[in-house]
Amino acid sequence: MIWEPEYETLSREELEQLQLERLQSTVNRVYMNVPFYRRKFDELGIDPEDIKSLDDLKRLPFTTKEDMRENYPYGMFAVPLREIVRIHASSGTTGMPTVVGYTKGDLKTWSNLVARILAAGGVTKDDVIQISFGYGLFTGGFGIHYGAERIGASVIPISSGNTRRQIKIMQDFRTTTLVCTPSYALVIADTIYEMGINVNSLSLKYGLFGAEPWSEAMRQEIQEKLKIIATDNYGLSEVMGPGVAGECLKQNGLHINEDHFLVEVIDPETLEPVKPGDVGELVITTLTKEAFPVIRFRTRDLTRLITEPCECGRTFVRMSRVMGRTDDMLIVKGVNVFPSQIEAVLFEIEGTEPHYQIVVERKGRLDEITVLVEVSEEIFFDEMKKQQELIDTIKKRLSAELGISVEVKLVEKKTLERSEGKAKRVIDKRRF
Ligand code: DLL
Repeated sequence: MIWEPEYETLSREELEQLQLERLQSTVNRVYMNVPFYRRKFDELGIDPEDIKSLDDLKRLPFTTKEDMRENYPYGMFAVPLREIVRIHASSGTTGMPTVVGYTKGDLKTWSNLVARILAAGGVTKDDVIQISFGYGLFTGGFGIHYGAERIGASVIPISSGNTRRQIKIMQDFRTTTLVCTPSYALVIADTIYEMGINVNSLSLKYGLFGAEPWSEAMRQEIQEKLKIIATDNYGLSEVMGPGVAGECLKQNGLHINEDHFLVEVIDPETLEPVKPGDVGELVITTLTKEAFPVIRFRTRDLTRLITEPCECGRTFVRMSRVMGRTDDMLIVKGVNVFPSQIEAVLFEIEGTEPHYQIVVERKGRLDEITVLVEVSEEIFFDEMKKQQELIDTIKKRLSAELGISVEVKLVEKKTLERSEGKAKRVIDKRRF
């Protein structure tokens, strides 16, 4: 079902007209109300009146996470605090968190946009939706929550963690839709099997997963284990939270809510747009945010845009699944390595479990990368020769994919830390 067909199926021409009007009003608003933007525009000699076409977007300055940190906590807000009714913050794994605010109007927009994503992933008012994202400063729990209520689904705000209880509730409350990170979905799936529960006895139909990168192979695994249709959805706190983009049941890229977000894909080095359809860094300008508008926010997320029409009827452009973050990219022995490449290889090799960790160390003057891979019990306790064969296969396949040699260590099932939220895949022990 299309939640807002009047917007989601707009013709390109109508959409661009709407985007331009909204862009002009956003640019005016930030210039008037956010000293940070006024200073930046003045430095570049930009007058809000100069924005006469969507093409003029590229004259505007980029905004980065560092800019937001420097304006901690409320410096980037475009309305006084008394207009703010909700505050969230990003995880802040690398220093100061970024703080984002929402007006009443923003919350209304947000729930509508999340409703679009949920509807695209199959959810209707007849569904029982278990929200296993953390509730709190993280935007995942509350963000999905209000969108699901907006649709009229029956919402179970269970939050993340306590996996066995999640499963008990799933059985008893007849959950039809699971919402969490893909890595937590796998933990839940494995626990269902460990508890000896027949997955066919559950009522699950759909899973909407996001908040971290995952591969197509991981989707297949989740779908098979949970007997559901799994879709990907994308968002980030600096821009809103979940609700920025999501897949429809065609499972072929994530429709971006383009009437609210203007996107560009740039080369992170030159900052110039990439060729249409090429991979680059996603840059987002919000078009309707009141409390926390952002101009050309550099997401650090790598993706490409898909402009071919989608069979579902939505006309919004799609983004491919996020391939990784520019700041997750490891440079090992001078070669660029993305965790997603390693994940894709592991998923293809028989005997490995979908749990892995990448450790990077500097030995002497050389970087060394070790991939810890969980393997099934049979293999872990199998003869040395068989284990060595598996290690050799993984090494060979990884080296071919990455173009550098890697070390591989097999570890027993359940050795690597399980995540109830975003999985930590890389441990970089190098000191720069
Ligand atoms: O993760 C918002 C969200 C919540 C999205 C629930 C979807 C579902 P942050 O904590 O600010 O916000 O983290 C944002 O997570 O820049 C990406 O690097 C990554 N990310 C989010 N969704 C996806 C996805 C939320 N579907 C950062 N695939 C983003 C890959 C994703 N990465």
